[in-house]
This record gives sequence, structure tokens and C-alpha cells, in this order.
Amino acid sequence: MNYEILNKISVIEYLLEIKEVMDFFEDDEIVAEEIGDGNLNYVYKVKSVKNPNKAIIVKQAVPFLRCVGEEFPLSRERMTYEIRALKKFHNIFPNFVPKIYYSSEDMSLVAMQYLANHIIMREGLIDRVKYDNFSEHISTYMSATLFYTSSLALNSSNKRELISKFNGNSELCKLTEDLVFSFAFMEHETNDNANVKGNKKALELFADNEFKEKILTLKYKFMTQSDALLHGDLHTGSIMINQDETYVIDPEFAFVGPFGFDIGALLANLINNYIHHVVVTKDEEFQSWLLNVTSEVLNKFQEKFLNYWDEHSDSALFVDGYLDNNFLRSYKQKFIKNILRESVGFAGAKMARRVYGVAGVAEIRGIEDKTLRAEAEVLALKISRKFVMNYEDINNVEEIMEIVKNVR
Ligand code: ADP
Ligand code: SR1
Ligand code: MG
Repeated sequence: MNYEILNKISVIEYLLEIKEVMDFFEDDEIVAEEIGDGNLNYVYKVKSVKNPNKAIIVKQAVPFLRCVGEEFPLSRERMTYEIRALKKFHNIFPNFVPKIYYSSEDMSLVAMQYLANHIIMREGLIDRVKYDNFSEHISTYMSATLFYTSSLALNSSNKRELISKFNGNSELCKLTEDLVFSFAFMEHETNDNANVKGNKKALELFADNEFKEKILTLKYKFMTQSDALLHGDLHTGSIMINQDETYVIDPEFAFVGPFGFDIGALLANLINNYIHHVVVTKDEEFQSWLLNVTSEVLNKFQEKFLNYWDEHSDSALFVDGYLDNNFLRSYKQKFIKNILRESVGFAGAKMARRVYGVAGVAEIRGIEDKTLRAEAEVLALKISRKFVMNYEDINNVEEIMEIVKNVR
């Protein structure tokens, strides 16, 4: 079928012809509602009329940015990369990625498992819900997806094949280059200019050349370092969760990039949530739970990544007899420390972009009281600056947590 933008009526006509979907519904009558709340795409919940608990999600990319409208063209090929990434990540660890029933790159559409009993993690964290299995789940997801798509696991030709499958995602990579690493740190029409205008803190940030130089180095890493297949936008709005399960959705920004970028995105979003609770709810118990979970995520990630590495010696990087075991152990320790450091640098960029750039996060931009919002912005910028200026000297997770706790 030639590409056409669907609506809640035509999506049903389309699905009636798709055997995989109608097999799922056992030919029940179906209806659709649009439930998308993201920045980019349309998301339909399609359910059986007879049994409304039987449902799937149909997500379609349109050739523009949904949150702005048709005047901001954005190629719908982003869905090609989302489909490929969902399949790849599902193959690596099915527990953490929705099952795909059907996909069409021509229609820029995917039909996937409806996560009926899960909510977007950002919402849960704002409401102070504690997820005690999260660090275990997400550290497994991140260590497995990053390790198994890296040159530590793949042979040379498989890695290059992986790169060629994903690195055409150029428009979304460019969006990140612009929004995460550039526009948010300068005068720009896409910024939250109602807040920027006459704001001393914004002008200070835009004039902070030391910080901006470090951001350039991070941007260069993002543009050139092909470590592993990334989700590419791993914030807490891309995680659906309950007490037992954690799912990672929405990998349309997927590409082969630096290890630290996904970890940094998650770290930034957990710290932004922490800031919300410091400034708004002032709930100290939840704050300490959050910091504890953040440490667990980072420590468990390192441990599991190294375990995968110990289990797999057969990759393009190592040739038998090249290094003895002692040197190998110390090489791996340096390698993982470098991932941790780069994660902190990327987290700093990701935190600061949410302050004045387009697409703020609810934890900060959503604060209605202007004084409190400004307080949260200042905290985010302070932590971000410490992260960006010092990431190359970080030695362990405790040092990261000290930065967060001591910036007040
Ligand atoms: P966008 O690419 O536009 O950001 P998302 O993939 O983030 O879209 O999806 C938008 C929203 O749709 C999510 O915030 C979530 O509420 C809902 N959603 C997406 N996928 C699922 C799913 N598999 N099950 C249940 N809800 C989903
Ligand atoms: C205009 S798109 C803005 C942001 O939404 C996505 O979730 C990414 O974070 C992107 O930078
Ligand atoms: Mg998205």
C-alpha cells in the first residue's frame, strides 16, 4: 500500500486487511482511539468491541513534527528505524520491549503489544511511586542492548552491517545534534523564549564559553563515535512501568552511537525528577530513594556489562594471546570507567537542554509557580555544569551522587 496518513477510522479499514492483526483479534469487530501524547507521532489504541481488554497499539509516523505541525517537515522514515530497533532490542531481551504483531516500513507504521497495566515512568515518579525492580530491569536492558550491539560482541563485518542498517537515521540524529547540543545553549527561535527573554540565568548560560566548549566535545562524540546501537532518546517518558515489569518504548532515534548517551539520558531524567522533589514536594524520603535507585542503575549496569564481556571473548576486538589476563582485567576496568564518565557528560548536556530548549520536561517546565520553577532551573543548570565540566575526572558512582547532593 502507498503511504497515507491514517486516522481513527481509516486505521481500522487498514487493519482489517492485515492477517496478523485480525488473527490477534480473532476477527472481532475493532475500534480505535488516538492516545498519542508524544512530540512526534500518532498512536492509536485499537480494541475489540466485544472484549475491550483485547487491544493493541498502532503507531504511525507522519512526515512532520506532530507537536509543531505540518510547517515543521520531518521525514517519516524515522519509523523504519523504530521498527528495526524494536525488533533488534526485542531479540536481545524480549522481556523489556513490546512484542511486534505487524510492521510496515512503507506505511511507517507498527502494530505492537498494548501495555495495559503500565504507565509512563515520568508520571509515576512525579507522583512519588517507588519502583523497586526498576534498577534491576533497566540495568539488564542497557547492559545487554549496548554490549550485544557493540564491537565487544560482534565481529567486524556484523558490526558494520549493523551500522549500515541504522545510520541512515540522519534526520533524527540531526535533531538531537541541534536540540540537545546546540540550540538550547544559544539564542534560538525554538527555545522557550517566554522564559529566556530578560532571564539573567539564561544569558549567563549562553555566554558560558567554557561549558559550551565541553558541550562541543560531547557533540563531536555523539556525531562520530559508533560504539553500540542506542535507543537514542532513553528518558523516563520512553519507559512504561509497573511494580513487576519495565518496558522500553519509542526507539525512533536509534542509531549506532556512543555507549554513554542512553545511560546519560536516563541519568539526566532521574536527576531532573530528583530536583522536582527537592523543590516542589520537598519529600526527602523519595529524594533519597531516587538517588539510591540512580546509584543502583549505574553500578548494576557496570557489573552486568562486565559480566557479559567476561562471558564473550569472541569479538573483533580481541585476538587470542594478545593480552594476558591481568592486563585484560585492567583494560576492562578502564573501559567501563570511561563509559561511566561519558554518561555523566551526556547527562549534563541532557539536563541543561531541558531548561530553556524546546521540549522541556514536566518535572521542571511543568512547575506552575514561577519562583519554584526558576529554583529548579538553577539547580538543574548547576548540576549539569558540574557534570559537563568534570565528567572526565569521575572515578565512581559515589562521586556522581556527591555532585548531585552537594549542589544546593
Ligand atoms: P512519540 O514517538 O510521538 O513520542 P511514543 O512512542 O512516546 O510516541 O508514544 C506516545 C504515548 O503513547 C506514550 O507516552 C504512551 O502513553 C502511549 N503508548 C505508546 N506505546 C504504547 C504501548 N505499547 N502500550 C501502551 N501505551 C503506549
Ligand atoms: C521536537 S522533538 C523534541 C524532543 O522530543 C523527543 O522525545 C526528543 O527528546 C527530542 O529531542
Ligand atoms: Mg518519540
